[in-house]
Amino acid sequence: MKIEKVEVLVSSPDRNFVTLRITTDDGLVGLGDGTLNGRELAVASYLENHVAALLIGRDAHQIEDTWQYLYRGAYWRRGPVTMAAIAAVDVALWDIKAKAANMPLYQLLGGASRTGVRAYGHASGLDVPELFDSIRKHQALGYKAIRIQTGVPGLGSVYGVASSPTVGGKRYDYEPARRTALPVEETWDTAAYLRHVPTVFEAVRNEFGPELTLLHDGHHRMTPIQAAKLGKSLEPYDLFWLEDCTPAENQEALRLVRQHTVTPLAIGEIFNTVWDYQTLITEQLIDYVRSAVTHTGGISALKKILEFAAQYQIKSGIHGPTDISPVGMAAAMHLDLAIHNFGIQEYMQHGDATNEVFIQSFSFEDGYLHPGEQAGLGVTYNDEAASKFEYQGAYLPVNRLKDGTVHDW
Ligand code: GCO
Ligand code: MG
Repeated sequence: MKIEKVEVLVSSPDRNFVTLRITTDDGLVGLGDGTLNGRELAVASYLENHVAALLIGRDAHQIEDTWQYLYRGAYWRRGPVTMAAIAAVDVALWDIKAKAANMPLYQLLGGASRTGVRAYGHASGLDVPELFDSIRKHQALGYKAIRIQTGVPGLGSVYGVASSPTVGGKRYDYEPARRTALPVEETWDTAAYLRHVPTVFEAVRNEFGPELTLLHDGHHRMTPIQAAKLGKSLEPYDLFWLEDCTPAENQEALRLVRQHTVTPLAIGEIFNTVWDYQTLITEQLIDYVRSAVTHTGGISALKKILEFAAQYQIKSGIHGPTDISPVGMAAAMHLDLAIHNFGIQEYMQHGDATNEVFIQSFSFEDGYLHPGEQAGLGVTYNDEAASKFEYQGAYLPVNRLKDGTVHDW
């Protein structure tokens, strides 16, 4: 089964997506997601100019060999652009292999280890009443696990909550890569945040009781000692996890956080290989691996990271905001269903335009996702719909402290 055609598809239904479509000489088609939010065209160019020609004529069944060929063959290893490009190829080949076997992909990954994949959604509000409203809406959709992000008094737009309406009058429906010529700038104050967040969690627990699973994302903004303080102050509210509490390029930083708090820690959405996790996993400094299939070299590589993590009782929490395309989400769901050390899956729902371009077979019922029983990933790409949505440059925001210093966003 030889690879005959490789197409890099860039479209922008609700936001920009980079999709790789591989066709074999016997007519099987596989899709892979290579979307890197705010830097999409770098991956599209990497695939188009440096990968596509290398794939033509290769045996589509040789997934591991192709992965190693692209990773080692480039000489320049790792990095988000390279690993997103490799992920797109890897997932497209898994899609093809599963279609050739006439099975849903999870069957090839070992078969189902559970009946459904527990998912969490994103609730947010500028203030507590607005947040409660958002939590109730998520509960009405079936979510049993909900991430809580809140505005901070004295600050405007912050990560997770926009200060003003965005798309169609609705606040922060999609991750905030804005279609502006320059990135939007936000203002940040960690001390104000650390004072405010525990009061919000107290209010949420009082209103919604002890059983609702709650999560929170610190989005890389704290130093280790600040993160330790937050983890400690959130202990009474029994979080499922505190995510990305520090930037974590320095893995040793998490030792300090861990010494001070029993709030579970999740990290990794900006990591791209197992080497970013080495210390974190072997020293059991985290509880959940947050990588996306799309940014970590695909199913082949993320499965290995998760198997390594499993030996240290660390579970999965695969990244799934709307900047992961439905192809990347489907790949995550097949993996979630198959692995033993599944934790939870992030699931922000895509908009109507995205769902028109990516026709999907997965379901979300009563808080649980299931990838469906179609052969392969279960996603097809609608070229006609995609042609209505041309690429538009978009940037993630830049974050500054009140005195103008650039901070982590
Ligand atoms: C999450 C992430 C996202 C990122 C986004 C950037 O936990 O879902 O933090 O919200 O900000 O993926 O493109
Ligand atoms: Mg995050």
